[in-house]
Amino acid sequence: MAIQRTFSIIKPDATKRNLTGAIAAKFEEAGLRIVASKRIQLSLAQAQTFYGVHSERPFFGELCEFMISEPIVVQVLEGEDAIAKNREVMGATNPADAADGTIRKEFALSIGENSVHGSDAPETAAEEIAFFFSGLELVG
Ligand code: RTP
Ligand code: MG
Repeated sequence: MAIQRTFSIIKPDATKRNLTGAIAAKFEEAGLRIVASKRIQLSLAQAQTFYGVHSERPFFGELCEFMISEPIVVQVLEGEDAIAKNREVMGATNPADAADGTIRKEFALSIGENSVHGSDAPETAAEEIAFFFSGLELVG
C-alpha cells in the first residue's frame, strides 16, 4: 500500500475540552504524520457545504450547528494506508460501538459529538483537503 494523505477534523466537543494534543498524539502513535494543521471556526454555509452529502439526513441541521459551535482543528495526515489507518484509530461513529484504544472510545461524547472526522475514500480525501488547504500549506 502506498503513502496516502487523508483529511481530519478535531471537532468542537474535543477542542472545547482541550483534547487537541491528546488526539494528535493518537494519530502520531498510529504512524500518521501531521503535514498540515490549523485551528479555524466554520461558518454555517461552510459547514453545510462540507457536509452536503448528508443534507437529506435527519441529523443534518444538528450536525451543522454542532460543527460551528466552537473552533475546530483541520489537519492533513500522511502515511502508509493513511485513510484506513485513520479510520481505524478514530473508531466507530458511535462511541458505544468503538473498539478499545480508539479516539472515539476514549474521548467521544455521543454519536453526534464524536470528536473526530476522517475522510472515507481517496476521492473524498482529495476533495476535503482542497476545501480547507492550499498546496502551499502542505509540507510533507
Ligand atoms: P465522519 O464523516 O465525521 O468522519 O464520521 P463517520 O464517517 O463515522 O460518520 P458519517 O456517517 O459520515 O456521519 C457524519 C457525522 O454525522 C454525525 N452523525 N450524527 N445523530 C446521528 O444519528 C448521527 N449520525 C451521524 C456524526 O458526527 C458523524 O461523524
Ligand atoms: Mg463520514
